[in-house]
Amino acid sequence: MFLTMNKSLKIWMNGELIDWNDAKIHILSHVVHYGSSIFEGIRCYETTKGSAVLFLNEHIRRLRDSSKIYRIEIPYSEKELKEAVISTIQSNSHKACYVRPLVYRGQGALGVNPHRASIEVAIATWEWGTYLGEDVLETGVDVRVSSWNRLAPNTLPSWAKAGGNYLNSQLVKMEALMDDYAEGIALDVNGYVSEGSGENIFIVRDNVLFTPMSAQSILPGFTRGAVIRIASELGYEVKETMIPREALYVADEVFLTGTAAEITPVRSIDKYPIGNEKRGPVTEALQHEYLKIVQTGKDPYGWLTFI
Ligand code: PPE
Repeated sequence: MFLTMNKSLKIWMNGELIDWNDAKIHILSHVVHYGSSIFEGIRCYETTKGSAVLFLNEHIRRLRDSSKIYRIEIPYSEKELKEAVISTIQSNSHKACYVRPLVYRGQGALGVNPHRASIEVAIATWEWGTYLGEDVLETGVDVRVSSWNRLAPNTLPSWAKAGGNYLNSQLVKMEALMDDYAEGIALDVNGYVSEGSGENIFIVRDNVLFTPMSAQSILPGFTRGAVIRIASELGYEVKETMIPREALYVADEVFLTGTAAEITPVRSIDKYPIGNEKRGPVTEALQHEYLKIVQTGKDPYGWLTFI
């Protein structure tokens, strides 16, 4: 198989560490047909004090929340899942990596009714650099507003990080890439700014930060939470509020946040230049504080789990 990702040695499946090549599922697994999976995306950083997982407790809790929403009974406790994440990282000898815990409905019977399928749990790790292209943490990315809206409330719950939600993300992403944009920003069904295909979004105007509310079809991200906290510590006002599309175009700064994307500046939207078309000072200050924590391991907030 042609692989453009860095293969690691072992994948944790249902309690056992097995070889990467053996981590397979059956074609009649429920998840393949109906998108019935929930997952997380976690980063482990190499800090000067050793390797540490960022927001491990929070990610496992969100996996629990997703499982509750979809009535999936995970056969492992949160403690067991955290230990499994750590042992998967260790067994692959990673210093830094991305971690993908995945819970999915497996074999049993097909048909929409999910309760007849088994519940399977896997944890994979791989080494993942910058998410939206090289050097973008400094230069910023060009994005567009998507013609696709984010999930409407009361259709697919956006607080659950479920596999099926990412069909919408794929439409947003493919449309953006086709026109040479790095990412698409989706509006919610009411036409207000929601989020990127795999990131939350912030705008800065007159030194005030604005980000969509958690009820606006977003995944309430931990990087978003970290930015809100760091910005407050740095003395910036942060408003979680509805953002009209045009506020994007006239913002002083715009940036995207996510585990994979970290804090990525946006330099243009729909070909409108944002600020000076490079990383702005507020974005830089926030990036600096965020990266300082994961690089030095000095963690005033208790976000890191050293392994
Ligand atoms: N919104 C969406 C839709 C999303 O997928 C992510 C994470 C976020 C917001 C930010 O959440 P957080 O990571 O807790 O700050 N996207 C993950 C998956 C990316 C992928 O391509 O897969 C990620 O960043 O790990």
